[in-house]
Amino acid sequence: MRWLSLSLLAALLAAPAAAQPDGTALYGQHCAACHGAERLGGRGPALLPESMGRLRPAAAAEVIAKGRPATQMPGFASQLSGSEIEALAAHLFRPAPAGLRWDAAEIETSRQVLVPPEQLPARPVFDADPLNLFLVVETGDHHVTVLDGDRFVPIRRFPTRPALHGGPKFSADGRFTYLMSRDGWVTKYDLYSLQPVAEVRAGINSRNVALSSDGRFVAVANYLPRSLVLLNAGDLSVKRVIPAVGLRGGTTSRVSAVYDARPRRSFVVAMKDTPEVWEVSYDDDAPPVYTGLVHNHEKGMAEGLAASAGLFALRRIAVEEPLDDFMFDPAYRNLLGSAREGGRAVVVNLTVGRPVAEVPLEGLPHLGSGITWMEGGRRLMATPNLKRPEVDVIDMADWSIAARIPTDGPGFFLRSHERTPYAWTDSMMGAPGARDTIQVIDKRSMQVVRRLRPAPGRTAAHVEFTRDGRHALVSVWEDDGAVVVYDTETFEEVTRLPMRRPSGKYNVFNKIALSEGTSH
Ligand code: DHE
Repeated sequence: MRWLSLSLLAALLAAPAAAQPDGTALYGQHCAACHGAERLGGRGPALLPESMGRLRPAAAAEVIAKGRPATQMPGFASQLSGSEIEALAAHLFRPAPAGLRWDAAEIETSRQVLVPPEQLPARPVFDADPLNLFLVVETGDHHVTVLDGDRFVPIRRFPTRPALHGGPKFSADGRFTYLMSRDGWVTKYDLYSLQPVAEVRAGINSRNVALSSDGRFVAVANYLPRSLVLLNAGDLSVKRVIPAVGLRGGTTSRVSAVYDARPRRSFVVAMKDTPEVWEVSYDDDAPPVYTGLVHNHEKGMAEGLAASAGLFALRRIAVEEPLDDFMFDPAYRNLLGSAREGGRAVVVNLTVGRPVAEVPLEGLPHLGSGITWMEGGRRLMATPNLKRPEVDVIDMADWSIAARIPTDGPGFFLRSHERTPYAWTDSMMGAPGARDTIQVIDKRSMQVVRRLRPAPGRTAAHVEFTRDGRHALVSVWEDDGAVVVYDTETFEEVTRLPMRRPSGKYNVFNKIALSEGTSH
């Protein structure tokens, strides 16, 4: 017995160490068909560190093992060992392939015009009010539902690219909408004929899109590659790719977001890594803007004073530290940007091109979800706070804090409408037990006056009003969730529609009329 054990031990010691599973090979075998050989995405989403968001390797391993419900992602637990799954998850967090290019040529190659304009009908193919439609983005199974905002019945439900993010943007007449996925796909969809008409991949990992108020251009903010892409809004062809190279020392930056500043005829751009705010004009006759130093991409170095004028003239506004998340006053004279670490917001005056004030805001205000309203002759601006259980209200005349309204937990979204004295917010960033409540704030008394629980124990978030402000649509933000419609005077439930994690709802009229109670 003793002899056998010793010989077994000797054999074990002599055997080569068990080979580590090869993540690259496993990826090629099991994932590449859907997610692309280079992890750039295909039928499934891109699997690069930039695309993973807040997902950590352990959570990625769990998805590989169990799959994702309601999507085409199967679980691999029965085919792969634990260490193989771990190796595969680690492979996904390796940097993007060296030398990856996604420039004008690659963007153009991805572009498809699906329906030429001359084949589009002159009128809507349905009898609902085309300006009171809602788009409901269902991220649970990557679909959009087009909803009749008077009768609350779906008119069409169509599949989208995986992981749409940010608000869809609408043409001024409300006919076309532009949807963007985190993998950089921009889809132009015709709401009259209810079909996609053009599509392009403007980036590998993108943040959001903006549509110029004259309807000519779509701007796309990219993390990967680090660029701002300007497309023709008509056929989505590339107009210009602007690499996000910083003013000082040629550092590059991820582009956090881009916004249309309608009265200025420009796009305002937030940079994640460089202390600059960009303004890109879409006015053909924009006067020259001068920049102290500018990076010459061909020479790979900084050069002296440069001027640009006319269409796409680029103005850079230096700030002390990168400002990420923006909110504007209605005239687009000032923007309020939050510093990355939170604790304060900075007011940048776009007319003079420099910071002019600071607002002490504890926690992390979510300015992108901010709204404004008039009260007692003052324009107030309110923002949810991602880290504190409060809604912060700021007097835009002198940037003082007008109120801190206590809520049930940190929130993500805030919404109102000109025709209601109430603003509705969530606590979806709060403790699990506190995420199921929508709190109704009276804009006059600045207090929570009502609490609604659309589905007890389940996350409630994101509200959008109908065109007339009489109804509010609330998401039950779960894979088997719902959109719940409330009467905004009685707070009674009117109806509920089952939906797959309805992340956002967008009313065509409120968006094109730039309602002060919604995002733009
Ligand atoms: Fe968003 C809008 C940034 C995480 C759902 N989000 C936006 C916008 C920006 C932004 C800049 C405005 C774009 C626009 O409409 O043009 N979001 C960020 C982040 O930096 C953050 C915190 C981290 C990230 O992963 O990017 C982030 N966002 C999320 C989520 O985790 C949410 C809750 C779920 C999801 O789908 O990813 C989420 N973001 C949304 C939604 C909007 C949005 C639904 C549109 C709101 C609207 O009503 O307009």
